[in-house]
Amino acid sequence: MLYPRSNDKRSVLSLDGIWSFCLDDGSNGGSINNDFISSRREIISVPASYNDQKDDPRFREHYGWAYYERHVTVPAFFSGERLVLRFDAVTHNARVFINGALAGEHKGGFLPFEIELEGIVRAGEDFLLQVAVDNRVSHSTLPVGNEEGMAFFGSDNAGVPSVEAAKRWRKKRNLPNFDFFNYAGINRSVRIYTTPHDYISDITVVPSVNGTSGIVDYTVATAGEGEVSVRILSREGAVVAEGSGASGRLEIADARLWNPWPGDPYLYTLDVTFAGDHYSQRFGVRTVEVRGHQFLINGRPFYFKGFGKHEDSAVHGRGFDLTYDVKDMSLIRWLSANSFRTSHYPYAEEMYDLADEEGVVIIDETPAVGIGAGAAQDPYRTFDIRQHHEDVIRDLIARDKNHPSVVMWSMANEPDTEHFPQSAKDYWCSLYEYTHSLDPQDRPVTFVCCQNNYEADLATREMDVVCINRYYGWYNLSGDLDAACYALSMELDFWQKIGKPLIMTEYGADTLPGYHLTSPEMFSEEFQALYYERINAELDKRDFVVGEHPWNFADFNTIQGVYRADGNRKGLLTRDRRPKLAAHYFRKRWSAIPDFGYKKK
Ligand code: BDP
Repeated sequence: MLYPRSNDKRSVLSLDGIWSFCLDDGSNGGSINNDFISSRREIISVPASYNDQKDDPRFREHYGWAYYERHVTVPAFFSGERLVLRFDAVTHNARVFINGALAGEHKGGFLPFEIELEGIVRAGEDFLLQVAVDNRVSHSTLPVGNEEGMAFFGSDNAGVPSVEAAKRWRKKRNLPNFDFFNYAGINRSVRIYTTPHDYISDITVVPSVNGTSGIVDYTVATAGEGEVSVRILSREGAVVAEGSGASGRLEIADARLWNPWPGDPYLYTLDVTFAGDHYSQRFGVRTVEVRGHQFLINGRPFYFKGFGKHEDSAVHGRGFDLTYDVKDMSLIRWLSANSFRTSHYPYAEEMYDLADEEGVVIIDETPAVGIGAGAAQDPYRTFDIRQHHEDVIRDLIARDKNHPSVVMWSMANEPDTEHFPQSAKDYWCSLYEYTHSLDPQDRPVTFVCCQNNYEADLATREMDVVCINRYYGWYNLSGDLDAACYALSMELDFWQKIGKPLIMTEYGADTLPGYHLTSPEMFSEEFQALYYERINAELDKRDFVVGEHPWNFADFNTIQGVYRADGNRKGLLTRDRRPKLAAHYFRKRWSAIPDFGYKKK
């Protein structure tokens, strides 16, 4: 799917700004009731989550549908063009109404969807745009929500009679099976864009390297009549290769490869024309491969230094915020990091563009977090999730396939792999094959494994890279770093025998900024720094460990509960991006660790 860009043949109209908004009270079920909406209308900013824009607790606690609306005038000079309405992300489910009629629906809160406006809207005219948004999570959504009555993250005191009785008085609410606040709404930008009626619908670029040449296999999907012409432009704008036809192979002599920063993240552009249409697709020439214990980028063994992140900031919630994205890129460099995982959902497309540009490596994750965790029955047989999971993987790859920064797909975070090991293996191995079959660049595929009985788990070992989240010293063996290191070391002995590269995709300790101790105990800045020093020493002893991603880049908001005071505090940085002691520790450590060749064998 192409990102909407304006150029000599295409225009983009932003619909971001102030919209009207109201929360449902459960009576409208996602259908438009104009009397209901007009009697409750409030202002709301788009893009952003609605939850923290208002100070009435109903917004934060809302469960169910909410309604957005605005009037749109389509410029008269769009006349004669194809018009497309594009939502970058509406969380979690959306129904779009134009002049009161349903024009489109979408399931899933983190990927874009489009609605063709042909025959619905005309250039030069005004229309009413209304969007119904549902924030409910369940066993058939990604991320997963629990059904009432099950254990969940903000845990109730199960089994106490008066607590069970009190639950009957409780109003309906989301019970997320994940540890980040269930921010909802029109979280990313909304636009109308134009193309000619004969148009370029998709571009796929598959780079490879032959000696000093870059080989570029391309495919251009089109609608209508016309001839495809392609040129490859250098970053400086020179034509370095050209050709014609809807697919083909081009060669760039003496190609400059895309390498992670502080190497050279060099980008080329595939400039495509078709009939009266034109689109420029950036790409990088780089290769990715798992060989033995190593993760190779451009044939050299890469070491992942970075974190799991979140799209999370005060007031905006999970709303798109380009300024925070730029700041985070700056902090990634400040820390001498080179990578991050889009935990636990696909991020805004602009972030991947920044990563391409800045030379930051991405592990691109679907929103499949919490599949089966805590389930009494086999989740792989009882939850209706497989089809949606496939749809999300397909759409994620369609969106992100051309980014050189994306080097691996993560199908999920922390599914249950321990209690129903054979079912889990069947599910994850078949989804692994499916993911590989869809990616034109055939990048490595994995999912991120929960702290569990790793001997019982049959699925994690089948992935291209073993990715583990481990909290020895925090949730287990709390505060005892000697025992934590011993337990981790035992576990690493196990994985070493599997013969695959391993990334520690999460490890961490909640830390209150400003809480200092001479004797490092849990929650202090000294404990967090010491915890990382000790665990990293274990990782350093193992050549098959090819990456360290502390959890998390920054503190983030989550559901209230006994484990969380003002959110999850495991950030190296505070939520407003100030460094804790551990950030300074990693900055020093990572500036001494090269991107390539850190592990010797
Ligand atoms: C891991 C989850 C992550 C949580 C983290 C934690 O993958 O989403 O935020 O634990 O507890 O299990 O901090």
